[in-house]
Amino acid sequence: MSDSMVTVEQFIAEQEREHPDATGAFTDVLLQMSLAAKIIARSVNKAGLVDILGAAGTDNVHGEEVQKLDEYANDVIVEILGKGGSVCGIASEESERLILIPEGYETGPYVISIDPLDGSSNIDVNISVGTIFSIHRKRSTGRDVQESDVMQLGSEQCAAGYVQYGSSTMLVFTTGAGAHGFTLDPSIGEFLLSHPNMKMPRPGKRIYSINEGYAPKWSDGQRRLVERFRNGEGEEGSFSARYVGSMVADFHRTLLRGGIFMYPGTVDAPGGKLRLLYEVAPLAFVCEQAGGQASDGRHRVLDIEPTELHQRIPAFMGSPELVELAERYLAEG
Ligand code: P6P
Repeated sequence: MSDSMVTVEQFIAEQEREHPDATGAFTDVLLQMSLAAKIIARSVNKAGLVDILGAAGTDNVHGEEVQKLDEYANDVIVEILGKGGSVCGIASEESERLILIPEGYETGPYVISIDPLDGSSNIDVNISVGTIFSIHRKRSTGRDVQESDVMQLGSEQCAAGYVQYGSSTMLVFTTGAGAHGFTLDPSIGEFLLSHPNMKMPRPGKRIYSINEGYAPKWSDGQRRLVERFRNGEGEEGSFSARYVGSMVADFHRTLLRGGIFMYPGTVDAPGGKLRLLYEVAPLAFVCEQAGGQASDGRHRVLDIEPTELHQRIPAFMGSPELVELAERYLAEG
């Protein structure tokens, strides 16, 4: 049977068979995430047709206006994973505190951190948005899940991935055995293996991706780095600039074409904007599994010890030689 006829269920079942001691709980979490992705995709693709657009009128924990699709995506994932019996806690961009599993529902050995609908500010203008997820195994010994169970090193992730709701809906994830992409065939409601063992091309396209509107607030090193890219000064030659403003879209393009995606800190926000636990660390896991590199400008993202649930960090992800170049420029200050 050709790869294109492999569903995500078959693929995950095959991976589970390679782990004789597997209990199936891990498989269930991945399958529940793929089900949630299909349900969210249905609404995202119809967003313009139903009264689900526009601000829900409430603000999330970061004081940002919440779009109704944000809430909807969060509720779908919490409902499916919360009752799926395989997780014992959920950290979400949409919830200040860890979401516990309701009384009466079975819990499992995993915790999941999610950005239910990243790039939500682009929903109304029909630009790609995405869901990002990160799965860890519960580490605390007590019965109750602790925040420390989600605040683990990125290198301790059991799995991580994202869904891009774009021209097609794609699910990309890794369990540490390569990064694999599945494209949703809406006619049969199945994610089909379309991008087995994804590898970032090397040297890859010379694309730099950053919001240059913040240039006046960058460090001198960051400014000089972007000038090098913009002016084609280095031995890597000339670059194209691409910036969607939706992290999953910018990351996915970088994964497939190469280049570098950057969301640096600024003088008034040294930690940048992107969240470690449910945005940068999961994508960093996928990035490294595809042969890329992911840094906060100084350290490997997967080695960064989380200190709070919604902690922000700068992000530099893409072709290793470009991420290392960025680190050298930032070190010069
Ligand atoms: P800016 C979307 O709101 C998001 O969280 C990411 O998806 C995206 O990379 C970033 O913010 C865009 O932020 O400041 O460039 O608009």
